[in-house]
Amino acid sequence: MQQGNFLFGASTSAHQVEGGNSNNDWWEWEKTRPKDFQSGRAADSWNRYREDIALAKKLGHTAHRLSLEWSRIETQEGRFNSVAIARYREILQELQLAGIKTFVTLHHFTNPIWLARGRLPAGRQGWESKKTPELFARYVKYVAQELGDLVDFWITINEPMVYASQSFVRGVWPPQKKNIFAMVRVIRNMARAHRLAYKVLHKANPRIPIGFAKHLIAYTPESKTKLTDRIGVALYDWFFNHMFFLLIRNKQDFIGVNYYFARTLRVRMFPFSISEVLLDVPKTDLGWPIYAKGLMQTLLHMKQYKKPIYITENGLADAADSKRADFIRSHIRAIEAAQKQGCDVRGYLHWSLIDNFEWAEGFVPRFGLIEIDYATQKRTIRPSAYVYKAIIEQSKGV
Ligand code: IFM
Repeated sequence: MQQGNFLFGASTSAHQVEGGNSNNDWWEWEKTRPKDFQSGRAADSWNRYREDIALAKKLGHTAHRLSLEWSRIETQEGRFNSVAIARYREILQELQLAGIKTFVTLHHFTNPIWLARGRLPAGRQGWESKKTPELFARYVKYVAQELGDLVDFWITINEPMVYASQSFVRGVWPPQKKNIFAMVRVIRNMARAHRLAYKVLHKANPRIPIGFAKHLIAYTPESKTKLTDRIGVALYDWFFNHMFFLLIRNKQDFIGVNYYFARTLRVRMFPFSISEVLLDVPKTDLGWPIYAKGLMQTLLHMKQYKKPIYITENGLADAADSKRADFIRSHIRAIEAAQKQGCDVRGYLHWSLIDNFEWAEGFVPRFGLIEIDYATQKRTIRPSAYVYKAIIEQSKGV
């Protein structure tokens, strides 16, 4: 790594690891699904956070990303819960004591029930309502006052384009809509929410850098010489990877990159179709192609925004832990290659520290550096986590 102070660590999100988040829209929706697809106690990190942080420290991590659960903090509209805030203070203090820098996400897919179900102006609910950005900014203001002294980096919203497409176009996440106009409303409102939060957070403490976490896909054409394939790639890349950056009008102090895979596109004109061609490379347990070069490609594309970059997520479902070590090595090499071409990458956070509730896929996919036995909540460090530890030590010259 080029910088001696490059940050290394891992990420989690509240609903995926805390357990017992019964006041949000996901919990409501999960109740309609089979047991394996209900978050329930998850990894019980709400109670076992000390153990998790001690493990992160043992593994040499110098940074950690977690999210705050809005529905725990603002239990009903305008009613803030000091007990939940006190617990988040304890968690952040524990990280600080361990010498671990904190990346704190304010929205990671879940919404308080009052927001998701309530009738906001124009009869719209949740992120479809024009009122939601202001409600979000009010929650952010409260959190900044209560927790700001323990935060090193703010992340306003996790993967807005993923949330908008899964929940409002593909209809596979709550509220399960399939309506392109709803998606447009959600994206617009999330961009405004980010801009408002940026203002609020900067006012509270101008020294804490603020960004959002962008899921980036490395789009590639099936044939580099086919103009139609290349036009398809340019359009997808603009819409999915870049549009949100334009909507937030560069109100960001760093870029948070979540990178998982590449997508190879084939475009046919008569009749018109765009399809995905599966790359002939190893796949994760979820069938996602492992393609480290794509990380370098996306990082180079981010250079145009002229901000420091942190990899806020990168990882794979790999229950056997047979691919994770190579995955980490190759993706870190891709970061080094991007740095050599002038990319200002300053940190890498692996997804995830521990196994977690993988949304609509439930508990089967195993993303953790640390394995969770959900019956006993026992934590077991996977061998790849030690490989990652050695990389961290090497980069520090330990
Ligand atoms: O688990 C998710 C996370 O919540 C958001 N980014 C992708 C991860 C793996 O699917």
